[in-house]
Amino acid sequence: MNDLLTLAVELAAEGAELALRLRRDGLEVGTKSSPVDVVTNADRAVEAHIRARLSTVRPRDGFLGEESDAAESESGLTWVVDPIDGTVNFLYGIPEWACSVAVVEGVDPASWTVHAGAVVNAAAGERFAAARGGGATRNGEPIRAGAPADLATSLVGTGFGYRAEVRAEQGRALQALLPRVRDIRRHGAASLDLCAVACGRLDAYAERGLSPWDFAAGALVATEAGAAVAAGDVREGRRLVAAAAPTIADEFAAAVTQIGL
Ligand code: LIP
Repeated sequence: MNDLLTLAVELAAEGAELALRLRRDGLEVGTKSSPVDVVTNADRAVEAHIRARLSTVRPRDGFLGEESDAAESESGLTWVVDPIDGTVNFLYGIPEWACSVAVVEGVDPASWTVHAGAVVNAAAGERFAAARGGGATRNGEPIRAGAPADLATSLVGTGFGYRAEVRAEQGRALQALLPRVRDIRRHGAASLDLCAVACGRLDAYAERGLSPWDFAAGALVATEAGAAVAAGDVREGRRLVAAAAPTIADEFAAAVTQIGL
């Protein structure tokens, strides 16, 4: 387990540093599902680097990444990689993006076992990491989720999709949530939002429509930091991922259901 964690941290750190270097050289920018769903040469280069490293050190493992075709596992383990989570932040130079690397057993994000995960924000100099049953760390130091008194005094994170009609629906849900919490933060990278819950910078986070690579590593970090994490609710093909400090987990889950997020 420790070897898998060590490798996940190495790969995420290498990927984040490569992204930073490529950004300094000037980016080539394209789009995917909509004019605002961007992808850069750095996204593709980082994923290719991590994939090449894994083909050498873990040749029988599977691969599931945002920018390349999936590969089935022969070993039972699969590496789930978002080369640059928070791509819009990366493009705009906002230091809230990360390379996210997780290794999982199983194929369904609702029920797979995440054995290790790393989320590295090179621009901010922060490395979040966790091994199943081994706790969670930020730059090697243990982290724990917070203990807010109630939802009304909790800081809650969320995010929005790339399609305008989806964002309109998410905006309506947010309108219902906003009066019930301390405040809302929309940082722009799910992996870091989950790590924020893990270290008490957010009291809760929920977003519908994430891809497995957005949350695989961050969900383990949050879980190992003592947060309540759920990713099993799928509606019209869009999965809800939620994490909350244990003191407000039930209240937050009820509110998320009531607002129809
Ligand atoms: C991002 C997610 C974020 C979401 C953004 C985007 P990407 O992933 O991490 O939570 O709100 O719309 O999907 O596209 O930067 O890898």
